[in-house]
Amino acid sequence: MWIRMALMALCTLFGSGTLAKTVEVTAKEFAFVPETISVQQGERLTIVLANEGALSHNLHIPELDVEIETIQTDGMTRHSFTPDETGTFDFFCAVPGHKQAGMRGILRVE
Ligand SMILES: [Cu+2]
Repeated sequence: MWIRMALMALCTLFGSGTLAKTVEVTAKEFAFVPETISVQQGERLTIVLANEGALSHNLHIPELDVEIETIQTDGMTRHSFTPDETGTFDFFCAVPGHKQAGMRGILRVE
């Protein structure tokens, strides 16, 4: 848990004062929470991905060339990127079968 707190502190530290947003996304069988993420065009988005499931999970957004690494149970990782085009982009877990089982969501860039 201290890792989680340290990560959140880092996010606060580096995210303040700029156009930036941090969203914590939980992965489990078989869903992401939240399943919809909204961000402004040009806003730096940090996704903190936490695995609260029993299986390994990841998060990919192919249209934006985002591939967040696969993490194990109780693991956490973070990934920052800046969407430079508006639209709605599908994200999903790329572990075979997981997208089909419900691990999918939408990133809305406004
Ligand atoms: Cu998965």
